[in-house]
Amino acid sequence: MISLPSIILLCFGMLARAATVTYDFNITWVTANPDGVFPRPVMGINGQWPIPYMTATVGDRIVVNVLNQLGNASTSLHFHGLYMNGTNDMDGPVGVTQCAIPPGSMFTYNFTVYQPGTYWYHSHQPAQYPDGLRGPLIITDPDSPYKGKYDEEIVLTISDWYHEQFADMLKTFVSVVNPTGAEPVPEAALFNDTQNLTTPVEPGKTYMFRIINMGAFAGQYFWIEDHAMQIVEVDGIYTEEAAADMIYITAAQRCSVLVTTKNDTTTNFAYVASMDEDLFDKVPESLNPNVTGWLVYDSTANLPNPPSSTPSTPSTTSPSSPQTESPSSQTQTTPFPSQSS
Ligand SMILES: *[C@@H]1O[C@H](CO)[C@@H](O)[C@H](O)[C@H]1NC(C)=O
Ligand SMILES: *[C@@H]1O[C@H](CO)[C@@H](O)[C@H](O)[C@H]1NC(C)=O
Ligand SMILES: *[C@@H]1O[C@H](CO)[C@@H](O)[C@H](O)[C@H]1NC(C)=O
Ligand SMILES: *[C@@H]1O[C@H](CO)[C@@H](O)[C@H](O)[C@H]1NC(C)=O
Ligand SMILES: *[C@@H]1O[C@H](CO)[C@@H](O)[C@H](O)[C@H]1NC(C)=O
Ligand SMILES: *[C@@H]1O[C@H](CO)[C@@H](O)[C@H](O)[C@H]1NC(C)=O
Ligand SMILES: *[C@@H]1O[C@H](CO)[C@@H](O)[C@H](O)[C@H]1NC(C)=O
Ligand SMILES: *[C@@H]1O[C@H](CO)[C@@H](O)[C@H](O)[C@H]1NC(C)=O
Ligand SMILES: [Cu+2]
Repeated sequence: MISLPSIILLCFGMLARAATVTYDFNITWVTANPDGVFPRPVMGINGQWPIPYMTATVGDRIVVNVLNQLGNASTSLHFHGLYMNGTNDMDGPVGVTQCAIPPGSMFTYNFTVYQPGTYWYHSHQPAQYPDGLRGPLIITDPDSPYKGKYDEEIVLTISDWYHEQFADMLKTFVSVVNPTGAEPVPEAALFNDTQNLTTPVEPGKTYMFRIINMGAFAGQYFWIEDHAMQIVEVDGIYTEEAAADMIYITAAQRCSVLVTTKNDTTTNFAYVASMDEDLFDKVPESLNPNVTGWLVYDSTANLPNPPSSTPSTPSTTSPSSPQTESPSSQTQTTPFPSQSS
């Protein structure tokens, strides 16, 4: 039987490792132009947009002091993917576990993180986060089974982007004039809340990309030209390594992949996310579903356009493909079928 003093020692041992990570978030409107078409108001934090990344180590307590200075909107924050076991009142959905935080008010979120992995946080006031109040939440794990298998971590967010504010779009989306419930169609896709992102990499290194789809609706195909990916985590759950040339990542999903860079440093390589247009009722002529970024081996070399074909055979991007790759039908060990096989 375990003695009382040893339980106390055990507790102290855990306490010694656990820290409290405190964030002071002043939420206000700021102006941003992520797709380069025109600037618009977005919901920022501490005058910044994209909003800050949250990070903590598993076992830490997170305290977020939220001050709503939007002036004309209530808000809340939800920490997507965390079970909030024992702290249900910290979960964030307005009208479910808390009242909205009215303009001018403060609310403190206070919870312990028990789950390692890739998460995100976002407003949980209805139809609000696509206006920008969404960002990564990374829970690092000193005991990760993939520890030592990669040199660096790189967070990469993918999202759809809309020119109109969601409060305005909601009026036609949830309305008698839209009996089929057709969702708004995005105007653009973004990487890291921008486009044409350049990511410096070093040769012969292994990177873990923590990929987060923090979009509103659009599922996204993601691939890196001529670089294989090894999936190691899906939605905060470690997987067995699974090879993929392309992944399909739905809104709110996360996927971590290991990518080993080439030894040759003369060429840069595009990486692409492409919105799944089968999800859109009407695809406007002008829509470019793709967003491109580059693994930059040599900053003086050019940034080649991605080829016009995907790395997989056309059949893998057939309309049925998102269904067969949907989270519900995936096993944890092979979250996405390898597109190369
Ligand atoms: C919050 O941000 C707004 C806009 O930048 C600023 O006017 C206000 O002073 C800030 N409040 C606090 C408490 O930092
Ligand atoms: C990214 O590059 C494309 C192609 O050159 C361009 O059309 C687009 O405006 C760029 N996006 C931004 C945000 O600058
Ligand atoms: C709230 O304020 C923002 C920033 O000024 C503005 O763009 C937006 O239209 C306003 N929203 C409502 C619902 O009035
Ligand atoms: C929630 O917490 C309780 C009490 O600590 C524990 O027994 C249970 O396994 C936890 N559930 C999950 C899903 O972590
Ligand atoms: C967070 O919750 C813990 C446990 O209930 C409590 O001890 C601590 O004082 C709280 N921190 C804040 C800033 O409210
Ligand atoms: C995305 O932005 C974050 C924060 O600035 C940065 O750490 C990360 O490297 C960027 N990701 C890529 C793929 O460039
Ligand atoms: C890169 O170089 C290392 C060390 O020489 C070697 O082990 C590795 O196989 C090379 N990688 C590729 C893709 O050629
Ligand atoms: C988007 O990417 C796909 C796959 O590479 C390509 O076939 C398509 O032409 C691209 N669309 C645009 C508008 O560039
Ligand atoms: Cu969520």
